[in-house]
Parts: sequence; C-alpha cells; structure tokens
Amino acid sequence: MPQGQDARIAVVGCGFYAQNHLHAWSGLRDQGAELAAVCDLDSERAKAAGDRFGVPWYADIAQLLDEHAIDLLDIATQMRSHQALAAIAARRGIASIVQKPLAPTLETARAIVELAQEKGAWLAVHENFRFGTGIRRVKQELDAGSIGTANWARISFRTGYDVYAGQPYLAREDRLVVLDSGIHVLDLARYFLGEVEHLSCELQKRKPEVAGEDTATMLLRHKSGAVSLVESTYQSKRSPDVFPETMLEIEGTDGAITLARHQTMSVTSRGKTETLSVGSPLLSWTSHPWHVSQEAVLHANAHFLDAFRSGREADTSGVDNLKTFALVEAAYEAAETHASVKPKFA
Ligand code: NAD
Ligand code: 89V
Repeated sequence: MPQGQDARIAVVGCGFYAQNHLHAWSGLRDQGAELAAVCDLDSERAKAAGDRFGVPWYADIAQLLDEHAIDLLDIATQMRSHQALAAIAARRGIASIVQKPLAPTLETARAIVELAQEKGAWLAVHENFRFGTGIRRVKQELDAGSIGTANWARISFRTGYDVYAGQPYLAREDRLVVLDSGIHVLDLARYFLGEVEHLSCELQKRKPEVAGEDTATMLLRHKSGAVSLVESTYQSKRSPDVFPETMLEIEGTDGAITLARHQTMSVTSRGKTETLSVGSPLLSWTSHPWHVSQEAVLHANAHFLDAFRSGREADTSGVDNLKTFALVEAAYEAAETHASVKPKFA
C-alpha cells in the first residue's frame, strides 16, 4: 500500500450489521478510506447500499473485483460464506477484514489464515469489542498501572434483548452463544489478562425455541496466574438491560476497575476511588441501544485502516484471532466433558 494513498475499500455483505461498516468507512474518508463499491448476493440489498452510500453495487464479488481495483475487502457476511470470500480476496492478493466468527470452526478458521499467509494477503478479523470506547478506556487504566497487576476479572455480556429480531439466523445455530458473543468476551479476557492456560465451561439452553445454547459460564486460568469469570447470555431477565454493553470487574494488586451501565467506569487505585463516564455522544448514524457497538465498528475500522496502510498487522489479525477461536472450541469441549481444557492453538 503506497504511503499516503487512500485505501480503496469494497464491502461484501450489505445486510443487518454491514450498515454500520458502511457508515464507519464513510466516516473515515478523511483518514484515507475510499468506499469504492458494495456487493450482496441479494441485488436489492446491494442496490440499497450502493444508492445510500453513492457507490456502484454488484451481486457478484468476482465482477466487482474485475471492475474495480480494490485494496481492502471488508467481508460482512455470515460465517459460512467467509472461507470462500476470503479465498477470492487472498488469491487476488487483496487484503481482507472478515467479520466474526471467522468461520464455523477453528479448523476452517485456520485454513482461512493459512491461505492468506500462503498468498501474502493481509488478513484481519472484525472482532470489535476490544475497540469499544469504554473498553479502550479501561485498558488505558490497566496499562497505566492504576491497579497494579490485574489478577482477577469478571467479564459479562448478559442481556435479554431480542437479538433474534435483527439476526434471526441465531435461533437456528446449534452452537450459539459461545460462538456468537462468547467469542467477544473471550477475546476481552485475552485482551485484559493475557493468554489462557486452561478453562472450564457450563452451557445452558434456557429458551426452548432456540436450537443452541443461550447461556455460557466460563472459568479461565490465565498463564499469568490470573483467573477470570467470562459469561454471556441472551436470556437475562434483569432490568434495566445493558445491551450491548459488556460489564467489567477487574481486580489487581493495587486496586480495582469496574465498567458499569452507560459506560460508567470506577477506578480504585491505591485506596483512592474515582468514578467517571467513559461513554461518548451519539453520532449522526448511531442510535440506542446499538450505539456502543456501532462506535466500536468505527474505532475498529479506523484501527484496521491505519494498520493496513502502515503495513502492520491488525491487533485482531487472523493469526491473533485463532487464539480466541481456540478458546471457543475449548469451551465447547469443556462443556461436553465437564472437565477443564487446555486451548489447542497450535
Ligand atoms: P445478514 O444475514 O443480515 O447479512 C449478511 C448478508 O451477506 C446478506 O444480505 C447476504 O445476502 C450476504 N451474502 C452472503 N453470502 C454472500 C456472498 N457470497 N456474496 C455477497 N453477499 C453475500 O447478517 P448480519 O446479521 O449482518 O451478520 C453478518 C456478520 O456480522 C455475522 O458474522 C455476525 O456474526 C456479525 N455480527 C457482528 C457484530 C459485531 O461485530 N459486534 C454484530 C452483529 C453481527
Ligand atoms: O455483537 C454481536 O456479535 C452480535 C450480538 C447479538 C452478540 O450483539 O451477534
């Protein structure tokens, strides 16, 4: 990518969540993002996106890539289409960002990463929870040593929000909550406390109409010796509901940090406590309750754009995300065997 040149970006998949990708890329124009074209198998969706964002639209990704010199393909489709789309990009030497889950299984995710490596194609995974405004602020405090060495955490994504309304396919997935949102909070566990030695997991199906598990409770021992409780449910009956926020409790040798509803952060450092709001105002294209997630897309895309244009790997590169995906597979194995499992990364 020549220094200073804008990155010509195409988005493939113009469905529910991709709207946030499209708005985010449009908002990054001044940072070197040129949204060049969009594609969806559903030509009505493709046309709607093209008309809305003023770019050419296609129903066939090969035709789009034949007709436009694209530097970065943003794959915002569901997981079963990721391998084929990522392969099209890799074989053309085009960089790509692939939405989570990278694939339905670790084996397929690894194959996607290996092909990109073989073809020398830059690859990132759109895992955006660690780019959330509040999450970033907590990480700043940790990195500044505000609580000393973090050695315990609870990372909770507990909601009763009707996630099936916007994403009806979730109700049909046999492997649901760990693969859909557990993957996010497991990535945060790595982000805050480092790599994992072993984990245990209990799954529950609390909503009979849904095919897969909707509640996961995981206990992780990190290589540092830290312990984390990592959990996700779509069946919470609590009120108020905090969707799509992740609640945090992190304890360390010299203090503790919490992130509570409405992105309220409380830091106790060496006996002194400060509480502040670390959220941000709505943008022109964000709205409650999704705005926390929508902002994470903007910050994640800004990171991917900067890393790609600078010739660096993304923080959530394909290779890095395999470590998170290994935790997903370990969680399912642990739930099956009712035993603690070492993640099989290699
Ligand atoms: P969706 O079904 O609403 O949209 C996917 C679109 O991709 C559809 O319009 C479909 O026609 C299109 N498509 C599928 N295969 C294609 C192909 N080969 N070429 C062109 N278009 C193709 O799905 P969604 O709910 O928007 O989810 C998409 C992805 O985003 C999923 O992997 C989901 O897990 C992820 N997601 C992430 C977040 C987050 O980052 N926090 C939030 C929600 C969803
Ligand atoms: O953010 C996501 O990945 C969505 C969720 C329903 C968890 O918000 O699938």
